[in-house]
Amino acid sequence: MATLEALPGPFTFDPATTALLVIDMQRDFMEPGGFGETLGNDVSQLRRTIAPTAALLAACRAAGLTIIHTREGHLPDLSDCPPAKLNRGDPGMRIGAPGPMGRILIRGEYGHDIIDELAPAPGEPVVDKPGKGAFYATGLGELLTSLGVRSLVVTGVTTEVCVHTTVREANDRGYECLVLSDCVGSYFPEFQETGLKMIAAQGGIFGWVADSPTFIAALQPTLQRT
Ligand code: TIU
Repeated sequence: MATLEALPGPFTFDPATTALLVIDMQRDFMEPGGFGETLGNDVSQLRRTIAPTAALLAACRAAGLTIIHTREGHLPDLSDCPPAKLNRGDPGMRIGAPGPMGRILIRGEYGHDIIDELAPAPGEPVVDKPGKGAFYATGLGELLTSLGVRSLVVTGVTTEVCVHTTVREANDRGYECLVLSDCVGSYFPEFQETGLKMIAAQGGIFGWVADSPTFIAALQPTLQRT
């Protein structure tokens, strides 16, 4: 077992039953011309998450931690995209419309894939999801059960949308969730701050919050034993 200082208090985890969940680090959210920008966002706000997440991935790979990536996106025929999600904003820039990185938020397009800096390593599962939460309409729950995972270390974008939705889903399913503050990002600085506070408030109403160097330091004894 390993323990680290977090908010609202110490987070204890067994690396053997813990998975790193990297949420939606896709070009569509991280780079100009993708879904995030079509929604009117300044995508540069998310760039600061890349270097710490790359370091985190390296440490987790060295420790032998289970690593799972997710991608938000839809089938080319949009049959998995409800009208409530599709019919928003300018029709020329909606999900499925052509953009500089391919059709916006469509599986198989260049923009839908994970950024080069954080590319999944061979063997690391990539869960494709049609919603904001990673458990909705995916095999993630079954995958975690089959791997014996009990705790999740969660990173990715965006803090108040897909990270929050997934952490809330995971909390309701009985997982203990640690969110790493420097490895999650929002287009809105105020949502980043408040989103993190919301997780750890009320005694950790749906999780714990720490930064990635603190988590990596807690993994080090594991690394030395192996
Ligand atoms: N718009 C926004 O902040 N986020 C999303 O639409 N998806 C994810 O957070 N991945």
